[in-house]
Parts: sequence; structure tokens; C-alpha cells
Amino acid sequence: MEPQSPIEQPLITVQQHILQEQKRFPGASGEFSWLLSGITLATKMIQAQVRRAGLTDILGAHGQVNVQGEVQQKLDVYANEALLHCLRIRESIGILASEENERPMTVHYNSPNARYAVVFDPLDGSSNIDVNVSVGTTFSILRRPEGAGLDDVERWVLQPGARQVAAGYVVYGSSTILVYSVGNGVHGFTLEPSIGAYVLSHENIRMPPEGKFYSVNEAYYDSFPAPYREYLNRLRRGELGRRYASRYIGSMVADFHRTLLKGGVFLYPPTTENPLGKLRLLYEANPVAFIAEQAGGLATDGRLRILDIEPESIHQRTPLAVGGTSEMEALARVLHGA
Ligand code: P6P
Repeated sequence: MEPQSPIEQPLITVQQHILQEQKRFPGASGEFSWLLSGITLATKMIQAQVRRAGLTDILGAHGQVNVQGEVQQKLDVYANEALLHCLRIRESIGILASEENERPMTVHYNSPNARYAVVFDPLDGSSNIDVNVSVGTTFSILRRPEGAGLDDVERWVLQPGARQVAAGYVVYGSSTILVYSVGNGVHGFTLEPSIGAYVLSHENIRMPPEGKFYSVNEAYYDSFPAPYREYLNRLRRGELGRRYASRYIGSMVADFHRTLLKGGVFLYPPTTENPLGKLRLLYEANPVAFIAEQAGGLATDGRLRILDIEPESIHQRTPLAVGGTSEMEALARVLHGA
């Protein structure tokens, strides 16, 4: 009798999965999987620091103020450097744009193979680092527009989210999970620390059409536009056909990840302080909207489908509501006066 294998089922790593997905891109020479492996490597480096944040002097403010006017936490700086380091050596990348940098970076200036732009938020939710709350990395991959030269930086990145060729995020939480899509469904990989590999743990994730949580910062309730207040009241009163509980972590990636797996709705409406919304279109809303739609959910800015918004600037903000079809259709009815 064959000895029992200690491994009950085959391990599929994210690299194997990417190679399988790669076959969907005719003519792709493996450069796409090489690009994505730069992201997976950088996030392993980041998670190793996030896990040790309280043990080294890496915790706490870096002292610099970033382009967002936010005091940079040292881990923000480290995460940004890790991603820039791992990605700038991928010859298929022409442009790198980060939440931490005012301007995009041009790499591989002369390479004809430089055909992708990667836009990312290296450490979303970083204000939560000091209190050990989940934080995350988001990324969005765009193809160079026809005829755009490397000096045409804005054209590479100012594309509607519908043109993303891939997008995803990593949540550094109770475990480290990478969720990504190349337009063929959504798949999650949990980091197995003992082997240092992201292993397939959530194949073909589908967002439940109806959930039991709504997720919003209720402290700003009075400053939300009236339709959003009415929507939240209906959720609270059970008028959408079920009782809802409230969950809000304050890290978009963690709040969205729960919404993706459990359903419901996550929203950051316009507020008095942020009349155009707080979240960033290119590297927060777009990756999340791409994943949500690939998993059967919806994402809007209250008027438009997030993925249809034509960006005008790299760090532009947008209102965001993302969730299952039931909650999102109910929001659309309220926003249209029903
Ligand atoms: P508020 C974190 O700073 C972040 O950019 C998102 O990750 C998060 O969803 C949002 O801001 C939280 O903002 O105003 O509720 O603290």
C-alpha cells in the first residue's frame, strides 16, 4: 500500500496559478507572470515587517510628510521601497505610480518590452499600524495605451478602471492573504509561512448577492448627503428585508475583504471634509471595483460605475460604495429618489 502522503491535497501556489492564467493572454511571453511575481515577492517582504512592527524601531512615524499630507509611518516608507525595488527590475514595466509618490516613476526608459503600468497603495490603512489592526497593499495593472511613449506618463495611468488587465490586494491580518484577478474570476492565496509561499485557499470567490453587514464610518453620518442617510436608515430599520449589523475596521482593504467574502456593503460617501470622497480612484477604488465585479458584485461612486470613471489626476479621490447586488441595487434606488 502506498505510504500516506503528509499533504492531503495538491498545493497550488500563486505562481503556478498565474502561469495557468497567463495562458489566457495570447502571445504573452511569461512577462505578465514575472511582473506579478514582483508584487508577490514585495508583499512577502512587507508582511515580514508588519508582523514584527512592534519589535523593531520600524514602528512609528517616519517624520516625513507624504504627498497626501499624511505623516509617513516608517512601514509606509518600507512598503513603498519594497514594491519599487521588486518592480523596477521587471522589464515589462514602464511606469510605476504609488500613493506615496507625487509623480509616477518612469522605468526601463528604452525597453520596447515596457508595456505595463503598475499603480499601487503600498500600505493602505497605515494609520492603524500602531494599534495592530489589519492593513493592506492594493495594486492595479494597466497596459500602455496605443502610441503612448514613456514620456507620456499621465496617459499610461489615467485610464478608466475597466481597462485594468489585473488588480488585487493583500490583507496583512490574522493571516496574510493575496486576492487577485486577471479578468477570469477572483482567487485568494494564503501565505504559508513555513514554506514562504502563497497557497491557493479561496478559488473563484463569489460575493454573496446579499450579506448581513454594512460598513461605513458612522461618525460622519450627519455630513453624508441625505440619500445616503436615508439608505443607512433603511438598512438599520431592516427595510431591505433583513436585519444588518455594522462592521467598520477603518482599513479599506480589510473592510472590503470582509464584504467580498461575506457580502453586504462598504461605503465611503462624500462628506463635508471630503466632498469628493476620501478614497483614491486609481489605487483604492479601481482595484477594489475590478475585484468586486469579477466576483459578481457592484461598485459605484453614487452616480457612475467606478470602472467607467475617466481619471483626471493620479491622486484624485472618489466616493465609493461597493457590495453585493441586493445592497447596491437598494442604494441605487435611494440615490435615484425611490
Ligand atoms: P476614516 C485609511 O486611512 C483609509 O485610507 C482607508 O483604508 C479607510 O477605509 C479610510 O481611510 C478610513 O477613513 O475617515 O473612516 O478614518
